[in-house]
Amino acid sequence: KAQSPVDNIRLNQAGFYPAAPKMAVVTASEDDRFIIRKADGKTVVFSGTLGAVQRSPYSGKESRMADFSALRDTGRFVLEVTGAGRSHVFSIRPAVHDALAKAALKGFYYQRTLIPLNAAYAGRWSRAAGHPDTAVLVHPSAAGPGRVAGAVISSPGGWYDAGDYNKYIVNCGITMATLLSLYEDYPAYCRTMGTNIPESGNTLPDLLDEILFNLRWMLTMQDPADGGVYHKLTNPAFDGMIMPHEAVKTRYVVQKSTAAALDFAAVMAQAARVLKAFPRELPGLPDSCLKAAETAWQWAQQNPVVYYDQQAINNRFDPDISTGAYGDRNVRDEFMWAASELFVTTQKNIYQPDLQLPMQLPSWSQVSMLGYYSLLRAGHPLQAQLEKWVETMAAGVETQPYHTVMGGTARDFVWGSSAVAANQGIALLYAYRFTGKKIYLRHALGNLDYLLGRNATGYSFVTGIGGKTPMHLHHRPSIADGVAAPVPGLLAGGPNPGRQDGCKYPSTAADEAYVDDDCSYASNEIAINWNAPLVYLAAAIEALQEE
Ligand code: 9MR
Repeated sequence: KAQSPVDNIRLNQAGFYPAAPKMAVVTASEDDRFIIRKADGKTVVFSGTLGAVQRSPYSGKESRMADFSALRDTGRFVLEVTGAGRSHVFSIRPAVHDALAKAALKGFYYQRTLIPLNAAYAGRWSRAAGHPDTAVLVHPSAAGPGRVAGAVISSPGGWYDAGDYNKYIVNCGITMATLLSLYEDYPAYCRTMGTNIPESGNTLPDLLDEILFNLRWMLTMQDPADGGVYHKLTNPAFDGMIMPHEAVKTRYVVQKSTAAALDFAAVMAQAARVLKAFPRELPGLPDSCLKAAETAWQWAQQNPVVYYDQQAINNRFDPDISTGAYGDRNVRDEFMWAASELFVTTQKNIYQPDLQLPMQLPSWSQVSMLGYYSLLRAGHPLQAQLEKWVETMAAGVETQPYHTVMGGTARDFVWGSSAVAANQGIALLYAYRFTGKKIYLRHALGNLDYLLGRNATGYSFVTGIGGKTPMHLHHRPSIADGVAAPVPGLLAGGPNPGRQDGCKYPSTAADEAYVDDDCSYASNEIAINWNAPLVYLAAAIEALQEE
């Protein structure tokens, strides 16, 4: 299918701050000039010359940059190039990403298990409650001294992980850390983030109420008999494309794992420190979190190599489990992260973290950087190491056709590549904060531009934000609810040349291997560990605009 002219101009479809850089990538043109008009009239407010032709290292396609950073007028505009067409309508104004930050946080509310999503909060996407999880079976792989196989436990609450309806402790690790860190790093802005959720009337910031909804579930995943933490709470197999309340199959807690214990310990240690600021609203909770963290840590000390291996579980036990594995066979970074959080919270020397680990982009399975972020925040002198790492990440950004740190190497385009872009943005923001160098803030904003449309697909990957956004997410409620528009504020996985779902993609090039089809769980699913860094990036960038 021929691309519509609007696809030839790729830019942040939400818009730009008046004083910030503004760029669009033009992929076809008969002209060297571009103009910018007011969206609601003919007035031309800016004209400029396109940059030199550049070539995508992945698809070989040519493009040219339109830089209109000098335009500082506020309003709604379009960019036009002869032979290419006109862009999506975009805004230039202060606080241009405030709506995005709030929508992305609200995305977590839409992922809630247990409660009905009432129209007062959920609008068109209101739905019945799903998955009470008050009678969950202990899978034989999870049996222990305190709980026999088949025992019934209650483990309610928390968010659905992604487009599926299961709850996974490991993936809650990085997700919760990212949201808790946002609050630790930018508390004043976070207090302004109202998301219209059932708890909005209480005295806690909505961000913390949302975090608590999942934190309280996580606490139920610890076996009080030994401090170990179940790896996940799941159906044996993925559900069909049905609404949450229709998905009523038996659920299990499955095997304790070292990674789950350590990710849990890290989250609980960080939560203990954050929630201490609210003794009136949350009496006792920080102490419970810290105790949970320390007992999970002790379990991991005694069980340091219990990896989650679904095949091995299925060889020994019934029923077979075929849902997400989040298996990780290297937990050195999980030890380092949990130690870091426990160390920062308690100051106890027994938790001295291993600072030999290299700095690496965080993901659900690579969490040492989460420890480094907390150590940096607590004043540990790691700035030089951080800057060196971020410099490597940003090398060559000017020669990259889209001028984004994202896409600097083919390795960026993994399953959930949108989260790579967002997590690079967060790293750049820490570098900005600890060096004061504005170039890092600009690069972070460049990665947000990538997510909202300045990329080789021409999509804004956030539902409901921009002129061309995913309409056919691999997300069960969005598919089954009968509402044409998908649930808003959710971040699609993004280009993934691995294409593990076997769906038909328009391109196999690394930066283009994305398809807006609900078949595509490898490029068009959503997940809490992808939305969380989007919330962080959008909110932090908003907070920093005010400085
Ligand atoms: O995000 C996960 C990705 O890194 C893995 O390669 C992939 C396959 O194991 O699984 C992804 O996580 C999925 C999880 O297993 C189940 N819920 C949906 C998640 C997002 O696709």
